Amino acid sequence: MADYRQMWADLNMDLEKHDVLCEVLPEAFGGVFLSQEKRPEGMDFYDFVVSEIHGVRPSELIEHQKQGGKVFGTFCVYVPDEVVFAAGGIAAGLCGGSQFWVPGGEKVLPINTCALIKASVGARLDKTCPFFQIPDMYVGETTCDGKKKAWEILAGEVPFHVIDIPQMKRDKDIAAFEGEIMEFIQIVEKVTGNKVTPEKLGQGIKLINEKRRALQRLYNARKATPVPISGKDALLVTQIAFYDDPARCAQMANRLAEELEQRISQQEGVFPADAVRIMVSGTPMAIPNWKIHHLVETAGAAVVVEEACTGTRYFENLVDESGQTLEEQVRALAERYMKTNCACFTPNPGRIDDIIRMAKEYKVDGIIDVNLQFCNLYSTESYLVKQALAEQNLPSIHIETDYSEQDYEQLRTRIEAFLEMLRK
Ligand code: BJ8
Repeated sequence: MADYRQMWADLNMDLEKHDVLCEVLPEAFGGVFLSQEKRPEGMDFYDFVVSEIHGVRPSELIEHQKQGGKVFGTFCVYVPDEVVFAAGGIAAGLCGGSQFWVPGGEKVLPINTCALIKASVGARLDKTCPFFQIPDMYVGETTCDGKKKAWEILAGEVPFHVIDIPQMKRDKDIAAFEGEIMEFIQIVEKVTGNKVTPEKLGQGIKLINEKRRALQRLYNARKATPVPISGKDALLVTQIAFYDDPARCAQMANRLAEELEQRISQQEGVFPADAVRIMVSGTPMAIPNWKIHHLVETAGAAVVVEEACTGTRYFENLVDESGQTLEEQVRALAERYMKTNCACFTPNPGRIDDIIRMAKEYKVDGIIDVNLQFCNLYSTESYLVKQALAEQNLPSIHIETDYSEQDYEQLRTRIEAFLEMLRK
């Protein structure tokens, strides 16, 4: 990695503690990713991004700030990035996916809080992640109780705006979300000093839709047999998409998808054609959380799709681009975002329909429903998911885990037993 120490010092980071993270990450990444065989060449960009993970994108964000631009740190796929880019700002996803940050979060949060929240709070309070140091504003949402209360702690650190996400999907809820987006526009205009005009918002909508189309194309390639890319690599692409420049993200994902399409035409895969195909569903897997994918794929099966926010929930459904006025565009945004099926909604049959539909589209043999320990939403919903999958004769297992390595061997045994059952 190039030398970014001065930049990190300027960001008021705890350099000593951060060094510990910088030491372990390359080895962890090498063992999990670079050891894979037949990787697509297009993964070279993503390997580079990881090798410079706390350097290259943070320095771009800082450069943007030096030019007078603003950076918004976000935590959820319900935050409409389109608005931020329309105002000349940059939105960057912030979710923490490493156990390294968890103890820092546990200093201030109840132990029975999910690892994603603990890691996000810990990364900021411990000052060990440049992405958490850079933003001019954090944008949170009211999806789960753990997040809602964590925002109050983080608001003591960074200016904070909370978007109220409805808990149901009736017409009046979608209308309420429209109101939230309108308010968000005003906040973003105030922070950036730039007006969000219909023309600018139209451009923002197109920009983010292009990113979604590229990721959709990439995931489409994963429907092929043999599968042309590992689940780990595809997950990495989605994880990086959260904070990369959206235009570059689309360009790189399209480049990779093109290579995969060529592989498909030559029947080339990273796993044998008869490899067991797995869907991972459930809570998001923020970078560098690759635990379940690594366990599945080192056992010889392929993860072919993620029904998660670090998966299909991030990019399915486009925003209608035909709106001419701000009101029409905001309506289109609200309608698109309210199609996303997070377990924070009640009832939430759309998520179960998605899982069943995708199980067919991606020809999966079994589903691993993964829940971050202490996430009540997904954990409770897993009961209905399991029931619906059994009715469809789709084999599944439910896993509760966190970011630590403690349950690794136990999970390996369970996953291998599940795969063995699918192979019979
Ligand atoms: S849209 S999944 S990104 S809220 S795992 S913090 S829900 S206790 S992350 Fe999420 Fe938005 Fe929903 Fe997606 Fe709470 Fe559960 Fe933790 Fe979670």
